[in-house]
Amino acid sequence: MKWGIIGLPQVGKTTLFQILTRTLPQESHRHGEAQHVGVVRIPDERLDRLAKLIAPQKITYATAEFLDVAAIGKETLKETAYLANLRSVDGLVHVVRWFRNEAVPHAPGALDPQRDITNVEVDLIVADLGVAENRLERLEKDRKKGKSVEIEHEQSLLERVRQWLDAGKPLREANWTEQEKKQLRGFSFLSEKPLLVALNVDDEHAGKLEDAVSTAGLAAFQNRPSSRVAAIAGKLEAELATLSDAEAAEFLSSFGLTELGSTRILRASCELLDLIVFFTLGDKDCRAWAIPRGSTALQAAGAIHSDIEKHFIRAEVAAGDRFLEAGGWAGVRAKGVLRLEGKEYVVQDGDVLNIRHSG
Ligand SMILES: Nc1nc2c(ncn2[C@@H]2O[C@H](COP(=O)(O)OP(=O)(O)OP(=O)(O)O)[C@@H](O)[C@H]2O)c(=O)[nH]1
Ligand SMILES: [Mg+2]
Repeated sequence: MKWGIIGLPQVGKTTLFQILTRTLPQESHRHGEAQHVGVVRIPDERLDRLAKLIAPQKITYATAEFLDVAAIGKETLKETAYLANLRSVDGLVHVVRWFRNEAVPHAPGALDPQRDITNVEVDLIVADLGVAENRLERLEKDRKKGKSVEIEHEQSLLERVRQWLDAGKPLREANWTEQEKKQLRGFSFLSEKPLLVALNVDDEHAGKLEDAVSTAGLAAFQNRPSSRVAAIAGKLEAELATLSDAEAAEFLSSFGLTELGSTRILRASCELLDLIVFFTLGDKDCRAWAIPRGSTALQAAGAIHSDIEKHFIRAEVAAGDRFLEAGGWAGVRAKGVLRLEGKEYVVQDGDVLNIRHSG
């Protein structure tokens, strides 16, 4: 899963990137540089517990990729490279400023998270409108050369896209059928991507992050489709970069924080993309894999390796909890906890899978 960190200038985008990647400011990029990519490990207590039973040589966590891009604006949204970067991601994290800092200018003026969210949303919508209109023009030319059912289908879909955007609404809030979603995917519309708003608050609000969301007037935002808000105390949490997890937790609790900012952001991002996790538990490597909810055993095999998907025979499956209770592979086999499932089995969150394959 890949996320793009967007937002107005000087709101804490790079600070969030540092929180997630646990890098120091000087290691990550300087202000205004084009982009920076970081791979972030998704903490997983279930994997930790399961791996204890196996004592593997290595534990591999699922990861998420974050892209720290330049500040968003009407100009940047015209740059091909900038757009290509944003189009490549699965979701957008919009960092919204809600911290006071005289030394750091905030171009739009007074702090107003709702206004900033709306303005950035409008920029995304305008960029998408451009794409839809260009395509509609092309289709109209094609249609004049020779009518076809496909052209007319696409025209009518994009006409609805245009109307929706014209009304100032992001595409993620429209009710597309699965078929339509598939057709729209090729356009990589920005306003269709799931949106996680990261509200960047002052240190003094660090102990009341949940309240901050409603005080900033963003509670209603939580109920929008494919949208979510999580608060971060940017400056404070970025200072933890050099600490161990345990030290960081102690430092955080002294400010009334119960959880790392990165944990909150990662959890929200997994929820937004509706990902579940399954585990493979080998002596060499115990590993967590994130896949879309509803994936089959065959698709899970494909996530591991295309060869395993190709030569899939059966999946041995045990719910993670049952695996823990049974105390490991020998236990699940002896107690009959391990089930044999076929290609069509829908993988459940927390499943332990052992995929049998030929070749
Ligand atoms: N007081 C306070 N300052 C913050 C907070 N988050 C970021 N800052 C400061 O705001 C400035 C900008 O932060 P960055 O993370 O570089 O912001 P950015 O959005 O990446 O900025 P550009 O890439 O230049 O658009 C830095 O001086 C940060 O220290 C915060 O939560 N509280
Ligand atoms: Mg930056």
